[in-house]
Amino acid sequence: MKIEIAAEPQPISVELARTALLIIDMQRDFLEPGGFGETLGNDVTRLQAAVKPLQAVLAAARAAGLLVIHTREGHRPDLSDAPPAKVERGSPSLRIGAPGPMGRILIRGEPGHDIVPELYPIDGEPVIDKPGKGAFYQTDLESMLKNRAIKNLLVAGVTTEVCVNTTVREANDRGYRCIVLGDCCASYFPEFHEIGLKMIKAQGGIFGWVSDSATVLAALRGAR
Ligand code: TIU
Repeated sequence: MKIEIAAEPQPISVELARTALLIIDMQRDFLEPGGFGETLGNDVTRLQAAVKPLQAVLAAARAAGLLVIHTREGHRPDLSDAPPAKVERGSPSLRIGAPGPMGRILIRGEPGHDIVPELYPIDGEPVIDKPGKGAFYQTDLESMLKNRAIKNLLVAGVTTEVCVNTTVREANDRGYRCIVLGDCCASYFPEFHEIGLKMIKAQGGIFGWVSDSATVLAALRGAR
């Protein structure tokens, strides 16, 4: 079944069976105090804005039988997959791998690395562990999408200008249509959130489309 989603720069029609919801890095390390995001000097409460709208979209996507894929940014406990340029940069309060209140910062298997309880994956929803900003880099996301003949991605998560934008650009180069749900994304910098969405939809949708949770919920409701 096809649904039409109102979006900028123009509406887009997608086949539901060829569409997945891709949720980027909704991890405690980015959204909760004491994690990676806070060690970088950020106000992590800003990211909370995306949780409720995304919860509603996640429930509707599950009800509609859409493939839901979650990603998590993080590294192996021995840091062998963490580029020194990433680990050593800046002057964070705690570096990647250092022990923090939610376990070692940005390390797989630690409490802080896991997805926030409100958006926790259920059985059957793949979780992609990625070492970089983009969800395609050094992961099996592309083969997963190909095996399910997915062509369109509803993209949500954090942060808008970092991992969401990087993933959308990677997806765009690989031929996927990305529809970014603006209110289901968030940034530590409100101005980067706004501009990050504008960069996607400018120039006739140079990287993709931008829509929002209410629009997608209405479109999915119409499909039932
Ligand atoms: N710092 C920041 O804005 N983001 C990241 O480091 N990773 C993601 O966006 N997931």
